[in-house]
Amino acid sequence: MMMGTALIYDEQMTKYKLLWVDPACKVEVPERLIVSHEALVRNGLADRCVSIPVREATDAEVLLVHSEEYLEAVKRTPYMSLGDLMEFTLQYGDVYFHPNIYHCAKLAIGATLQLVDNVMTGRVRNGMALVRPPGHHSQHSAANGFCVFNNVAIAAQYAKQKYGTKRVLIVDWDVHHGQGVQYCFEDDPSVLYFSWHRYEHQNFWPMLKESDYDSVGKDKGAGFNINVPWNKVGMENSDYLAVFFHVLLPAAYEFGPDLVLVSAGFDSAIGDPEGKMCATPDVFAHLTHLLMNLAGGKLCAVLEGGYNLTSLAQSVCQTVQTLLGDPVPRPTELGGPCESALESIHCVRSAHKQYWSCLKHAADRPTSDLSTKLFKVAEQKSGEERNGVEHKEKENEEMNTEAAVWPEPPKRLAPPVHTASALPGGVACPDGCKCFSSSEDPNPFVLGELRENFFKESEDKDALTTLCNLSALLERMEKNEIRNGLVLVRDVSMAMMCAVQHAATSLTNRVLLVCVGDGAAPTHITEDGKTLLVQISSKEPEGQKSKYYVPVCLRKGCSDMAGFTQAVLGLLLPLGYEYDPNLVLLVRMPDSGLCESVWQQLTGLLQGLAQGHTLVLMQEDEKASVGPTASSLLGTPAPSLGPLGAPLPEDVESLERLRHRLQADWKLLQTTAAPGSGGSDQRD
Ligand code: Q9C
Ligand code: ZN
Repeated sequence: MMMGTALIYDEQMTKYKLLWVDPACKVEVPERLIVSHEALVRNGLADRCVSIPVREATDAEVLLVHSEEYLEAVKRTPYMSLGDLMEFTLQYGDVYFHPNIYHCAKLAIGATLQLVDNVMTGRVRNGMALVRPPGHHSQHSAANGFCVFNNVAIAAQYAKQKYGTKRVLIVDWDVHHGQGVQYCFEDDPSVLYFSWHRYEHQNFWPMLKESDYDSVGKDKGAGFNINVPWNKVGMENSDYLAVFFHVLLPAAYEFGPDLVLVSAGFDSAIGDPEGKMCATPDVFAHLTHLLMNLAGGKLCAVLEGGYNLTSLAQSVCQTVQTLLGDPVPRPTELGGPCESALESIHCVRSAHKQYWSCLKHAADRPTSDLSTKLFKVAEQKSGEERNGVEHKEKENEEMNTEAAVWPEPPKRLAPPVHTASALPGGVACPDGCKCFSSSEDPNPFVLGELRENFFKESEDKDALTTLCNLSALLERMEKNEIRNGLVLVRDVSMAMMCAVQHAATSLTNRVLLVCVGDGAAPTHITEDGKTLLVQISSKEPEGQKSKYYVPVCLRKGCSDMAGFTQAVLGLLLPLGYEYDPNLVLLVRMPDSGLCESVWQQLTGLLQGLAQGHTLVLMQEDEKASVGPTASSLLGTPAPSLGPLGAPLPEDVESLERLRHRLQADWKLLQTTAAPGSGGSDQRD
């Protein structure tokens, strides 16, 4: 039932290194792999993974992406003298060769393909391959940027060929643009390539104009290449998450991949000398988690860059621990995205609006921005000409990067009980759940309170017992003895009130209350900020609107998959992340019209909040949903929704309007830079 996480690593891939002096290549060292693996072992993560041996790729596999001439040339490198190797290296950019690198490059592909095989055949659910050399810069006939063969591009072709995979999503969160991957799939609509990268208006390596947001793919592949250029260094967790919420995830869900490959470079993390970004290692837990419910959970992460050994090892651990299903840490340091990030997000969304229904109503780029793009290049240049000034700043940045300090990510302890359920008589407790009953310790005080609040007139013994169970379950969740739970009740509205009141009188200081479907929600409880209520329904909201009451109205309620998914990704998740609750209360109203797979997606995605503390409330008669819901709470990936159609235009529009209205209060909902700011930035 519980499928494992693969870890593919072989020490052999540490057996090559730079043999001469080259400042551009000095950061790519064997220790990168050693420290990453050691950290996985030290944290007990390696042991929990399914260890899979590497193998050498065959020529045919290399040729899935590369030319015969290039392969033959690389084949000769093991026999070259140092002088010959140096000369061979010179024809390529920012890469080095070593007598053993060809062997390692074949192992790196082989490791990646082993991972794909094990995931595609269902032997494991997901996994990570720790490889050297990396791959995403290498091209049809060229090595580049420490890369010899394009591991991930080969993996995508391999999956299509061997398993008939129809749609592959490649998420490249390395801080450099994987131009090799882009070139490979530019005109291929079956591979959606997403990359964010340090760009600085084309002033950062590899300094290509085709790394900008307006390279969207060609011919049939138009729209299937998504570039997010970072035009400033110092991007933080909220910048990364905003791009996921407002660019990548909507497109990825619309695309509906049957396999997700991650070009997992960690030079996008804090402390990295190449990236100079400020996202902390725990952000990779969230990035990973947010991708884990796509493609039925089939996710293969493959190491690319990452040159600060501390930050790299921590980030690798965060990624693997998330793949294993441990509770995701609370998101840290979430302000809003910075102006420069918003400018990039705005540009990408606008460049892609003609290709993706989810972006159809994205704001157009002001025409003045077209000239901003050119102007910025000029600006940067003139900065360099003011001799010395720019240079000094660069030196300072360098020092700051090396001095960067950040707390070690906290331990992620899984509670002894993963999922508890309190179900009415006659409903079997699903496999893997702990059947919860508080009868052992009835708390007379709680009992009295409940009776007072909910049963003044009548005396319904069954209902009272259920509410007692509910309270006891919440208490155990607060103590971190139970991660999440599922309760079936006769009256969801009453149970919801009871749970909210319980939380309000306990240590829990923030509850995210998500109501799905029509039915009265307790809008009055949102005054004090201790509850954020998001209701997705077909009813026009009535009553007050406040920062903490967000009614999302969809024309056909929850029955339109595409519209609902968009509301979850672009609205609910960013709100939830910024609010950072310590409990998520997920309530399914009767007759919500929501289909099971979408519900499972929602349940799965919400596990990224409150360290996985989600309590699900459903109506007693929804017995058929108990199994699927429990399975999602237990960490089983939701089934793929497949490619999504277009949401109703009026829904997309109303969601955009709502996002607009809430932006002043919730920065993570922003997708455009403040008008008139001219892209100025607080991090300059
Ligand atoms: N300081 C990977 O991360 N050198 N490759 C840039 C600017 C090339 C990075 C020089 C960086 C290649 C896989
Ligand atoms: Zn990189």
